[in-house]
Amino acid sequence: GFLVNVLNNPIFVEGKCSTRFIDINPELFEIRESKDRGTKLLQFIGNTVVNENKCEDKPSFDSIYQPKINKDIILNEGSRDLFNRLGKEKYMESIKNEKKLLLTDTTMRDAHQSLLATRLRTYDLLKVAKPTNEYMKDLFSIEMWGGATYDVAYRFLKESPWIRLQKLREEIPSVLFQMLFRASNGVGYKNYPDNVIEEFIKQSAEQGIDVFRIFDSLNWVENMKPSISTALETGKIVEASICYTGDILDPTKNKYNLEYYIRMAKELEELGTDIICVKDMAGLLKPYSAYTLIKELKNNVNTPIHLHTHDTSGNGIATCLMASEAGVDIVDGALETMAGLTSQPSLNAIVEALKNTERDTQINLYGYEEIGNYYKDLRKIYSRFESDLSNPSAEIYKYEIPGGQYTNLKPQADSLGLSNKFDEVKEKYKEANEILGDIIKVTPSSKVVGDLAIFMVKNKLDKNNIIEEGEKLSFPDSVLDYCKGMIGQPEGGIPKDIQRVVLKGDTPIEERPGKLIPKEDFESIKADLDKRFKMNTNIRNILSYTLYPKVYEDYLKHLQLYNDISKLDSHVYFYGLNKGEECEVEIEEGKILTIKLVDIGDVKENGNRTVSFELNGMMRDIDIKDNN
Ligand code: 3PY
Ligand code: ZN
Repeated sequence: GFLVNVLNNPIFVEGKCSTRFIDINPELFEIRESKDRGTKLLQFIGNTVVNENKCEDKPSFDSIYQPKINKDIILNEGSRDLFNRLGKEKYMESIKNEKKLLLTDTTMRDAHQSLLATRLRTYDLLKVAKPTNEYMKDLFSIEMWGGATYDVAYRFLKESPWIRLQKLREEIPSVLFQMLFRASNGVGYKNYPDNVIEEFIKQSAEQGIDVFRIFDSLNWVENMKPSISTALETGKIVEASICYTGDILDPTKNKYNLEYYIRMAKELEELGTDIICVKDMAGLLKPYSAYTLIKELKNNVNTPIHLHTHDTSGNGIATCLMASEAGVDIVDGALETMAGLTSQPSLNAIVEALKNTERDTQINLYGYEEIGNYYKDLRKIYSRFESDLSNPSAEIYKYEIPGGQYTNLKPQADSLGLSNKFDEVKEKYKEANEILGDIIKVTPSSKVVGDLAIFMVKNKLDKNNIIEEGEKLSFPDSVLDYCKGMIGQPEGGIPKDIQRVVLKGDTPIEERPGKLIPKEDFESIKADLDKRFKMNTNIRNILSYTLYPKVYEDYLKHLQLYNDISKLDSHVYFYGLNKGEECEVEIEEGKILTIKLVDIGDVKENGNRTVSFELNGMMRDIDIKDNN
């Protein structure tokens, strides 16, 4: 019945079917009336109650603070309004001439990626979008997309990252939107064909990204070129990044020294980047090193500099202030209720620290506090994703583990039965880094090092026996890819002995992988998806499939099974309902379903439980398989 329904769908028939049709009408997967949509929601909630929350009582959550809008303090013009009014050239000029320290807020991307395993749902971001637009006009940008958000949206939240971008863009028109892009690794973990990277950037620009922060996980500039040139062609702001590792003030660490960073900055400037980002993904840039680094970069390049750091050690604010002192143009912070530890340093604290100084940000914190209160309450619903890291950790300087990975590595070790071996895993991480050639560690190269570390713990390997013992072992795929040259070339090359043992006779490449990987055939992917999922695939659907075939297919299957669950409150999405609890779901504008959980039956002989609901006051029994 699908095709008939599509053809009868008024939007389709009128020929107004834009490319956004599928994006914003996921119900295309199930056209029948709301009765069926209701059933599917009951099935989703029933399954969450039985299989996710295991029929236990869910925690109780207080209502979430709603920010007040105080019209008196709202500015007329935000950074995006200014960018649009001045045009890129004049806008960039205005940044160069700015005395104030400019700020980017990362709450919607890196902060929750680092603190809450990237789990914030679009539903919750949209609830705070209007105040965000009003109160954050004095920021340079809001980082709200890219990095792990793309993968996690499909994989764990069962929602489309493109819809997140579209909807937030509608609600937040005044402030520049920034995304993190892993150059040829796109928003994934491996190098993709050039046409995928190019199309992805074009689509992102079209759908609302204004600032592209582009980095390569090995700082291999060659691998950044296609992304940088494509992003420049879109007319948006390009922020090519230097990933920071080591310590420029430590004379014993001389691989990644001041000359190295200056050379790279000059190369990026040469490529025409609008901004240079110093991307300190692991929070390794110490305050005095930051001062020297920024000062020297300022002496050697003309391009504005944007600093990104993490507060893992507790030195984050000091690093930002020293960078400010040395003349950095923009720094990243997160709202204080989402800041600190593996997240960014507190934006509120940076603003306060600079008050009445030359670099006073002129930011009125009232609105930021209002929005911060929202996240403070919201965070409780996501508490199950909090890491157990409760204090700053200066040992990060020793291990060089990026913010997101640091909180991920422990559960990863736990799940492999290495729960009491986390200290050993960290030590092995350091050793694995040396074995692989002392490389930049950030997604995906950090995964290579992490995978090798865990592999070494499991197989009792160390740097003295890995070459000999390794002959008999097959290494993790990520390590294989790295040694083959498939994520690029690290500074100083891949050490030959480990490369030989891992590749076992396979020949490595030294060219840019994108030159060798065949182009993706978008048309045949479209034909395949259209057929198998009875959909009218658009280019963004195709890109998602290309980047994450299995994850994207599972997402489509979830849509077929449960329909669109993006309108559920997050406590219902994650925990379901308690007996007697009721929730409302607005399945489309003005159309509200009321769902009440009445009872959960015992497990029957066939392994199912009957879960009884009231849907708009009518009793409905749903059979749910108990997988426990
Ligand atoms: C990402 O690639 O997701 C990162 O945050 C890297 O720092
Ligand atoms: Zn980061």
